[in-house]
Amino acid sequence: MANATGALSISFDNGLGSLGNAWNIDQSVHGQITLAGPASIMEWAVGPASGHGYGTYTVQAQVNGNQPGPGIIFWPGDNQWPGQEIDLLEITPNGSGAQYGTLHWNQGGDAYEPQVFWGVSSGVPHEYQMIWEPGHLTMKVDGTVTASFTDHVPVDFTHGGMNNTIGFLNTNSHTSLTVFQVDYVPLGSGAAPVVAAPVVAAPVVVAAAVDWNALAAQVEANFAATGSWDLNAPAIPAPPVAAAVDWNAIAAQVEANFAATGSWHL
Ligand SMILES: [Ca+2]
Repeated sequence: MANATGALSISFDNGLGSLGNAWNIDQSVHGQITLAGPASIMEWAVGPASGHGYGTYTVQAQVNGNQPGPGIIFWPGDNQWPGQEIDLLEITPNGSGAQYGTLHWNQGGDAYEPQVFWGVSSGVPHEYQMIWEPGHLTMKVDGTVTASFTDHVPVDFTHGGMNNTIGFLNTNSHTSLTVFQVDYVPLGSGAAPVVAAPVVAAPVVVAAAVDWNALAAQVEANFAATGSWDLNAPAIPAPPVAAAVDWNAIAAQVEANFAATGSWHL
C-alpha cells in the first residue's frame, strides 16, 4: 500500500492493494495474480490526480504466449481516451512474441510511439521497469534499457499535468499474464523532500470504471478495420495521426538504426 512518502508496494500477499478495479483475476496462488483469458485489474482512474506521477515503477511479471493480449498499462488518471496512456508491455501481432512499449498522447485523436523490447521472451519472469521523469520516459527489462522516449512525455499532476494509474490487462484466451510484485517510488524520494500527491477519496460509485470488456472488443474491431493490434486506437475512423504499425518495418528500422548508431532505439 502507499505510505506517507507516496511510495507503493504490492506483493499480493495481503490482497490487491490499490488495484481496486479488478475483474476476472485469479488469486488462487498466494503472493501473485494471474490474468488468464479476458481479465483486468487497475487502480481507480477518477481524475487527473489519480494514480502516480514522476518516479520509478517496477513490475515483476511473466507473460505466456506469443500473441497480442497481455498488457502492463498505465491508464490516464482522468479516464479519458485518447489521452495519456503508457504501455510498459504488449506483444506484437507478427507471431514472434516480441514485446514492446508504447507512449500515447492526444493530438486531435490518438497518436503513439511504439518501441520494441528487442530480445525479451515470454514464458519466463521479467522485471519490467518504467522511469518517468520530466521530459524523459525510460523503460527497462531486467535492468537493460529497452525503450526511451523524449517526445510527448507527459507532465505529472504535481507539476500541472496528470498522473497515470497502474493496471494490467489480458484480452486473449491464448495468452496470460502473471504479476508477482508491483513497486512505485516517487522521483527524488530519499534524496530531497517531494510534494505529496493529493489524496483522492476512494470512489463509491463505479460509474467511472474503465469498461475493459468494451476495450477488448474495441481491440478486435480495430484489428479487423485497420490491421493494427494497437490496444485503444479507435476502430472507425482510423486514427488521424497514427497509422497502422508495420512491425516488420519497425524491426528492420531498429536493426538499421543499431547498425548505424549502436543504439537499439528507433
Ligand atoms: Ca508476490
